[in-house]
Amino acid sequence: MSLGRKVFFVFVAVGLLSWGALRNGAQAPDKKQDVLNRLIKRAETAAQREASAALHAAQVGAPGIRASLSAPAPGGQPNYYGPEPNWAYTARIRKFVDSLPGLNAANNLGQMLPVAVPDTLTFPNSDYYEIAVQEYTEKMHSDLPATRLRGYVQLNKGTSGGQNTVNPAPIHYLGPIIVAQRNRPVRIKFVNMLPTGQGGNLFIPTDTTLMGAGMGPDGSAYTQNRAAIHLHGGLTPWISDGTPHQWITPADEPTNNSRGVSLRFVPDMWFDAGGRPVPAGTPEATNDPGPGAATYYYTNQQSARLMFYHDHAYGITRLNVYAGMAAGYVLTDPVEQGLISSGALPSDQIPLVIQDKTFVDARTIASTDPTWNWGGDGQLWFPHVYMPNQNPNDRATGANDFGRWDYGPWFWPPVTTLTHGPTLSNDGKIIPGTPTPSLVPEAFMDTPLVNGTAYPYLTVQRKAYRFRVLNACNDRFLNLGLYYADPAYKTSFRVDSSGLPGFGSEVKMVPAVTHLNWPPYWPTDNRTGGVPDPATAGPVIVQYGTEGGILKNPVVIPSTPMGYEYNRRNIVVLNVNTHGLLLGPAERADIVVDFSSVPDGARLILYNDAPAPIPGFDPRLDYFTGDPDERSTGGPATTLPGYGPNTRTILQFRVEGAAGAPTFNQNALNTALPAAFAQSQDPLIVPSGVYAQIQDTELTFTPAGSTEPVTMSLLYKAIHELFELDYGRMNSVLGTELPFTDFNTQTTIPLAYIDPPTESIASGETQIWKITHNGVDTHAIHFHLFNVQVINRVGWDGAVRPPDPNEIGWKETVRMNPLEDIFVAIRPVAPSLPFSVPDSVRLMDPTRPEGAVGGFTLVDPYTGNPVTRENEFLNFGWEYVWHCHLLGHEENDMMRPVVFMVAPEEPAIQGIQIVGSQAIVSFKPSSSTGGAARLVYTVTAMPGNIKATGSSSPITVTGLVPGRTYRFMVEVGNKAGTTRSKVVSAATPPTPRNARLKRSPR
Ligand SMILES: [Cu+2]
Repeated sequence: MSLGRKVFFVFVAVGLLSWGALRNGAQAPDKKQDVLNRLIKRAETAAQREASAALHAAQVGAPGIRASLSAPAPGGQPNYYGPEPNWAYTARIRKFVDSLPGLNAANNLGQMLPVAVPDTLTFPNSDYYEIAVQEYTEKMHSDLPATRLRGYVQLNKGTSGGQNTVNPAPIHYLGPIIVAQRNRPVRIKFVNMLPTGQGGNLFIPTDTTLMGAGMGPDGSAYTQNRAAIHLHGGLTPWISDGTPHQWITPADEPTNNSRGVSLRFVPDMWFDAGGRPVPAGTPEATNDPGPGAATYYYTNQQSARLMFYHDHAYGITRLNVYAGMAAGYVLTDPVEQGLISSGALPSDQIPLVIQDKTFVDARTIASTDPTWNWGGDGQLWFPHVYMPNQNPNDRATGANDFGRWDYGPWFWPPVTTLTHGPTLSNDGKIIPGTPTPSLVPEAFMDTPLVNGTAYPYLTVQRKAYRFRVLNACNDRFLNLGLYYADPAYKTSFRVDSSGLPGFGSEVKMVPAVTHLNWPPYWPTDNRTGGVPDPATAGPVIVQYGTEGGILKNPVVIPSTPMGYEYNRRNIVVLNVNTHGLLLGPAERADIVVDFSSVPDGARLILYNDAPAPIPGFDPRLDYFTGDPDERSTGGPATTLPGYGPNTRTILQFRVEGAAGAPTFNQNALNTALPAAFAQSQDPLIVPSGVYAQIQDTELTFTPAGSTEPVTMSLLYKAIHELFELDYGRMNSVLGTELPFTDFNTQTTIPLAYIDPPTESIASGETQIWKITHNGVDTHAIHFHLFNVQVINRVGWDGAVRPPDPNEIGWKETVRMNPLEDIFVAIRPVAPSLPFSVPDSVRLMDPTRPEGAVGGFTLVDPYTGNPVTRENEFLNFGWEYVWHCHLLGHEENDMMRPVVFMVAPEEPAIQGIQIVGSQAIVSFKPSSSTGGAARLVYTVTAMPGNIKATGSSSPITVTGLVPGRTYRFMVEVGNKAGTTRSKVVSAATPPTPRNARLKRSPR
């Protein structure tokens, strides 16, 4: 046992208080105890689950035989301990029978990614789109019926030849993709055309106990057809950011809550009474595009990158996005185009948007998920029963063989103050008091889609391609690599060119044991199902960009199975330590794959073996060919070759054609990319190789372009995993870490989204955040508005881990791992705008009336002292958020506001009235205080430097000398900076002769 380990166990001896106590104003909890409990508990429940399953089988017979007295029925009370898993499995569907939908190119099912066509006439120097959200159905696989979806569609005609004549494409899953040019704004009128009334309810389970999805401040319900567009990765003024309180309902929805409290309209887009855009100055025009509509202004002032736009409506984001409300947004710039025209990057560009879904199988749903009360065969399935890992009814094991998540009241130490605690089932068992349907912490599905098609294939020529990869799964991580398909697996439903059974659906797996010729990073842990044969590894992935734009240097990523830390002396034991192209939800990778050396006719599989969750791996969520039959613990039956469900085999490449295309020139990219980075990307804040250590309270470094070192204090943030106080479900939150944390005061302060903001930053300011991770899950943390530089990670044992090579650049979604702190540097800068933007002033909790108490964290986030809180209006400046992009986490409070402070706008002088020796200076007051309580304006008259101050227009300057010309200037400042008006001159009148005589007795 190492010293670090000993220290760790000393920590564990310290007592622990729950978040409940914390919320009541007591001391903060002992995080190490909590984490260790969870690590142990997860490990135990996996083993205990097996034992419990065996016992269960002996007691009640084979799975599927109902032991309960009351048979669950659709919409009814589920059995929380089996025999039903309350889970669903997609029917056996064939893999790689449908082609990949392309940009404006339909596959055999008619699916495609339509590219929106801009109207370039209506708003000068802008691309204008009218985008609606609608319900529709689309067939996503040959073996599935059409699936009901929600998605975006362009409504307006695009411009061609100086006229708006191009009809928009019909609605398609993941469409329409918007292609934007750097520094050319995109303007959007968004129209919510979802069904209304009862028909407007979501067609997947919707937990209305969740904040934002239930009751509004007047006691009436928020509807389930609310929608907001967030441009993920956008450098967007907050009024257009599409954050949780900026949703709209359809125009004719009967509701008291038709607009989120933070909905604002773009100030220079004008509409007539019919919602049609009209020029500025049109009589009776307003910025309001009408009921059921919103407007957005996207600056596109950042460098080239793949972004996407998706729903962000409060309380239903995870469901709306799962139902299809997401689409690509490709921003390009001259630097990227230069890389292509010079040949450093291939010109062919193919998006690969990867998601996981489960489709209802009508033949099995009643037996595996009898309380399912939503769509029928081929429709989207979503988990809705909170299956606890614990079973206090089972005195022999205490464990639930069908469990999936820990439950607060049955954990140690227990959450004892729940609003809705454990209750009794009608057959007398103690069961969780969780609602029906219930949110669950994560929704891991069984069927991968690429560009909307399940298990597609893509025919490629023997040359290099650019792929724009986006992990758009709700919660699932992906670890991607390429392998030649195993010719041993022939499938009867596919024939090759010679008329024989085809091959190409499977990766050749071999036992994961030590092998002389294997790469050193190849797993030898004897894992179930083996590992891909390294001899079948396909072309390497060359990554040149992330969600933050191009990387500083290209990174070669060979196919690499997931590897885990097995050193039991390492505090992050069982975390992921080696991987291929690892992408958390919302992470992107711009990559090159060169097929020029792949033989004609070869089949390659895009393979994923990321665990779910990561790193805590529940084998029931890992679907692969020949996987064990896990029905006795609520898991799937064995997956057959050639068929789903299978989360490992994502996409099949069919390589064909003549050789002879020039090989991808890696050296050219190696040379060109650093220059392109310097040209188009903001310089990194902290030089490479400067790392922070676990005990550091500040970081010293020499910024780019400077020779003087600077020392910056670290700002302490935290990730904490605990339990809700209402229903006792696991939830992860963000928070702060007390600066005086030591062995005796171990204090992560977990904060809810409704708690007052703790993150604020001025435009142009640099901050370094130390985010302490007090939990067991890897989270993908997303920052609105700004990108971050990953400085390094560090284990709680002090082991420094530099950023991955493909993290050296800018990121806006970052993996944060258990028992590892991460240091990130940020320097957000406000975009330049053609209009002024007010602050966000709103109630802390818009779902309750002003003055409401309860629900807030009653601890000062900087001192740990008890505080009282009530629902009040706060100034959030330019309001953004940072949050986990595992949508189940985000939705249950893993989100915090960010107050972005912008220097006041120019207080332009509008008039100067001279009265005797006084000047009354009127000016345009700033619409934003930048988070300051009140702005103070200063008027200066020169010469003489005569000053006057005030908080509003006009301000009177006194003591001017008659007969002089003065230059007047107004200035106003806040934390983000000082802004001065243009100088305006005005003359005081000459003093009348007699007055002068009176004053001049000589
Ligand atoms: Cu998370």
